[in-house]
Amino acid sequence: MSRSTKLFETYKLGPITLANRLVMAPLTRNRAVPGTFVPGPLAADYYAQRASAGLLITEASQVSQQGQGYQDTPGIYSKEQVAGWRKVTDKVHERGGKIFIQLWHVGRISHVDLQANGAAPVAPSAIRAKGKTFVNGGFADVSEPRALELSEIPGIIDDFKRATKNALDAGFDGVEIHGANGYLLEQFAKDGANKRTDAYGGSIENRAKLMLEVSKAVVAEAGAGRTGIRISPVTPANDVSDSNPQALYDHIVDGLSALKLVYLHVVEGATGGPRDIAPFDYASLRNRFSGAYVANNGYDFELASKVLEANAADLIAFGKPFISNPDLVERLKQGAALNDWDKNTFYGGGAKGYTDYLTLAAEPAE
Ligand code: 8OZ
Repeated sequence: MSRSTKLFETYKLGPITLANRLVMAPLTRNRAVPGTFVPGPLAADYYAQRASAGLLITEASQVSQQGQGYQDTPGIYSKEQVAGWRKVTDKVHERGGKIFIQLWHVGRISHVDLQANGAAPVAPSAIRAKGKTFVNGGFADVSEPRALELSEIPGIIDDFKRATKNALDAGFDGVEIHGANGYLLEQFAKDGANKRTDAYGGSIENRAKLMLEVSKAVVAEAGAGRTGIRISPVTPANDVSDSNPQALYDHIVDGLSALKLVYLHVVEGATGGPRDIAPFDYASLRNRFSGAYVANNGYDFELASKVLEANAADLIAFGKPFISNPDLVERLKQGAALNDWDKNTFYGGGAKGYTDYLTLAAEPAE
């Protein structure tokens, strides 16, 4: 039996047509090749197994060495990395899938051992986050950051621009800017982490500037129809907070809408946690934005179908269910049971918990 909801209808996203409204959310897996940060040998299989999603978004991928904050996350700044990602996009496309890469700069959520010459990670302000990263095989407090000089900001924008060019060279259908979860662009946007007194600090306009300038540069390279962004207005992830997130994000989304980005991907509530952590009017963002609204965080089949039918979103991103169910689309269509995920194999390791989850077709008969 096949369940029929809007979730399984096609969707025209800019120049591409998605087979359904399910998006595989970006998921950090820490399986890149140590030292070169090229996607690991199983990455192409992992993404291709999940190619029946309407759109795949890759794990966050650093735009520069400085932008890395965890052990063995992939990059998209070197030639070898581009060649590694090409294997992934080719295999996904062979299976009829569509794939965007998530472009990432962690800012202060990093460790000196991941930075060139043991340098301090960079941030809007020299305020250390309360939090840990995974480095040298274990968890460690993030390092004390240094505030970026005003003169360094064009270089950050250039890193995103170059990464976008690399992503297109690697065969991606588009890019997603990581503007969420307490990393660099959100650190600039939110006043808990940004105490600057120059053109990038203070007012909402000034704090939103870097996210919008990066977006403009990425759009100039990829085209607006191939540029999305992910935001998380009220998440406490990675120790960020803002005194007035509604006003901040209404302003940011007005700016993104003017740039005609193809989608706005919103983590509603606390990333990976409660959806109702703080009051926030997500409909205000949807109504302001000219492109597609991608809703994320804690969705299941019922909620996803309901929200799409109510036209409160265009696409729904699922995270952890896609880790353990390569054929999530088929399972939801049939109303079949879902595999549970194993948290112990989320970050790092090999095939176990990565490419060995079974599809319905491969499950042994009862
Ligand atoms: C889990 C572990 C490390 C990084 C995010 C890129 O939260 C991440 C991430 C998630 O956006």
